[in-house]
Amino acid sequence: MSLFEKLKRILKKSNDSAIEDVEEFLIENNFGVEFTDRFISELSKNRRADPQKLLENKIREILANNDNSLHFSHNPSVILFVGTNGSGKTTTIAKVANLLKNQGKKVMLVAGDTFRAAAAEQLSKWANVLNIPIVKQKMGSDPGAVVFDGLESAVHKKMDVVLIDSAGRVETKKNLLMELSKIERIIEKKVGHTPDETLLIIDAYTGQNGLSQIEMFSGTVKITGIVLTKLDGSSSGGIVIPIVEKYRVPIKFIGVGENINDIEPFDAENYIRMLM
Ligand SMILES: Nc1nc2c(ncn2[C@@H]2O[C@H](COP(=O)(O)OP(=O)(O)O)[C@@H](O)[C@H]2O)c(=O)[nH]1
Ligand SMILES: [Mg+2]
Repeated sequence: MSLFEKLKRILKKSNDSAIEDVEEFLIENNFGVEFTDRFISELSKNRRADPQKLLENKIREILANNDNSLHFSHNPSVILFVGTNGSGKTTTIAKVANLLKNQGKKVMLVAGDTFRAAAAEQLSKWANVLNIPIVKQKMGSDPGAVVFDGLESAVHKKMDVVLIDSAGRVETKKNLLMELSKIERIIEKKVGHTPDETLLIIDAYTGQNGLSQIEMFSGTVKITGIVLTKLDGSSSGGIVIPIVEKYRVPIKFIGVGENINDIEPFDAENYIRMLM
């Protein structure tokens, strides 16, 4: 049953407890307290309005200014991918690399997750499939050094865009954040500018935890956009609302599966359709 179907079912009860149930429902589905409060107060004032239309319009208002395009203007441009383990960083890099390659861009991958043995292999596999260059080193090497080498090679080979993978877990959260801040500094030193985009990858299933991830990462690196993955599953996707409304970070893409083409630019109307 879709989100709106559930909502309609609750609203059919048409008594005062229905309003409370809607409130609980939106909170449970991660729409956030601010949004829920506003929606509920409008709904209470306007009992004859079509609740679905009302909800759709509230969502539309919030997403109106979401800028889903990637901005890059350097030679090479750099996109850094950050996020917790398993959120979908490596898979998303492959998907974005494919999109950019299909736009005629020369794309290079850099295996900046040197913490897990499988990480560089996984990225190499994608580089092979896409037939694009990759720079990597053996597990345990300094990610800063891999990034340095990668950018050197990218400049030499006149690449258009460099996509940098990073670890989602090192020994401690503090080390992870220090590592990312070092990677950011190395990028700036090597190519003369901070990353054109730093994308935080969030698994839609993590719910409220996704918001803590925004807070944690943006305390250290400048997050310019979010990719929300695994929206092909049963996640309600309500988390989109607080991400855009409260944290004011644009959602660039959504991940809708494990394959290379399972990515879509985030679009408000498609999102509303998905909820329905
Ligand atoms: N269903 C689904 N699975 C995904 C999506 N994105 C990534 N995955 C899967 O999630 C798992 C972790 O992805 P991975 O890219 O290795 O995450 P990383 O640890 O952040 O690099 C893999 O099994 C991916 O195939 C998505 O949009 N939908
Ligand atoms: Mg990975």
